[in-house]
Amino acid sequence: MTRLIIVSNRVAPISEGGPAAGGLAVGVYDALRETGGMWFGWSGDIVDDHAPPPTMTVEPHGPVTFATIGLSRRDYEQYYRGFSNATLWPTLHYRSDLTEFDREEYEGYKRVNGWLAEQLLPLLRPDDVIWAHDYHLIPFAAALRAAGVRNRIGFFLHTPFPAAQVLATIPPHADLMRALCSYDLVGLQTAPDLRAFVDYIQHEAGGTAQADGSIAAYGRTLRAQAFPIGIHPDEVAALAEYGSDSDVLRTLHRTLVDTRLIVSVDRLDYSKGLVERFKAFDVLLARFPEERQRVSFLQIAPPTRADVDAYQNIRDALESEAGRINGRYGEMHWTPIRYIHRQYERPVLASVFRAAHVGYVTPLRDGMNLVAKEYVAAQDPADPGVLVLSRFAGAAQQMNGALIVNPLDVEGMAEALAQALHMPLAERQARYEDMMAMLRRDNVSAWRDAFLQALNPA
Ligand code: ADQ
Repeated sequence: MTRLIIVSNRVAPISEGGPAAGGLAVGVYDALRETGGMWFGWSGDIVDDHAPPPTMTVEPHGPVTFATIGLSRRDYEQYYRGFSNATLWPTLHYRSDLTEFDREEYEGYKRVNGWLAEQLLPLLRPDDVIWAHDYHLIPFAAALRAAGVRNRIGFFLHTPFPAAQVLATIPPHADLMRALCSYDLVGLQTAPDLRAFVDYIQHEAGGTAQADGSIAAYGRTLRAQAFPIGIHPDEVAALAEYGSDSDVLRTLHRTLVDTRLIVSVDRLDYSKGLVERFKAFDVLLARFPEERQRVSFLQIAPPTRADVDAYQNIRDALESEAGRINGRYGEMHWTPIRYIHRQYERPVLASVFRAAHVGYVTPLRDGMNLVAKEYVAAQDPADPGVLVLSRFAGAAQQMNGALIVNPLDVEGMAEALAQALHMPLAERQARYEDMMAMLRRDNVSAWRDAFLQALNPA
């Protein structure tokens, strides 16, 4: 029997009800608990540079064995905070203006990938199938191959794959892409991401691509294909119903008498379009004064990567925008924007989605965006809410029942919010049913099975 080995930068801390915030952790955990296997990666611990080197912890939890290891301070700074989050993340999200590049950090990124591969080696069996996740691990397969590993190794990119000219702004882009092509299978979220990948291969790397997904580049052959990540929609629906019977939700409902709720949930990240979204809510209140005091916007945004400057800047910008809007329109009994930094348990979050008349998901760029899918799955079929969705989220490729917006068009977003708040029941139901059928078909198990089938055909 082949065993599945998942490798990701961070192995999610497992609490009851699944891992904490973060789309990769949620998706991967849902995929792995059904097949069983091993999940290998960083524990989240940072070890002092002068302390003895970190050692691995291997712990079974039901069907999943967690193999985790700490990082030294220098490795964390160069590989994680530096090249992964200050170079790759902004570039992959088309934010070359925020991209920093430091050659030593890139060397550290490659060094840590090599070191992680070395740590995994003694745990590997010859027929294991290895599935690495996300941009932190682009050189991981090349490092395993250099150590003589012959197993099938696949890679899934959770973020967008940018246009070739954008990727080329990273000085070592060719080195990175050569390393990426050491994988046997490269999975991307959507057809536009796949097109961008193929365009790079053909026009920057001098490689070739066939219609069936086979790629020849850098002296190797591999496959590339789009696999849109999904969720377990019926489980989210059950969580939403269960969570609705909680004190948090009862209290929330008490604050919403005669008020309709618009909800947004994101990691606090500049790719998520929060400032533009706040501005569009301002335009809604300015242009449709009859909505004042009848609508409340709840933004839940747990901070991440606080040690990267761009994240502190977005946090400051949002605090001032929320304060400005609340100061301008608020009344003693009504706060237009409720802006919260907390993490919530999955049932609470799902029941908040269910309580909301509008799911407001407007990233400037997003690989997929699971919140859009969770929002729809959590709705009450008898009285579903409406999803307002950015065309630049991967989810927009699949979710035809959403009101699709351009997140830079604040007037257009305000109009979509007004339309969503007043949409008749029959139209809401038709849109909901259309999206639920897709969510059930293209669920997270289908995503995993399609990827593994392409990586290791039976
Ligand atoms: P993320 O950028 O983290 O994921 P997303 O797909 O929306 O974005 O996933 C966030 C997940 O964290 C959701 O499951 C959500 O419910 C949860 N979450 C968010 N805020 C929370 C809070 N306050 N409390 C508890 N849970 C919270 C990356 C890519 C995405 C891609 C996913 C999966 O950036 O584009 O969809 O991986 O591939």
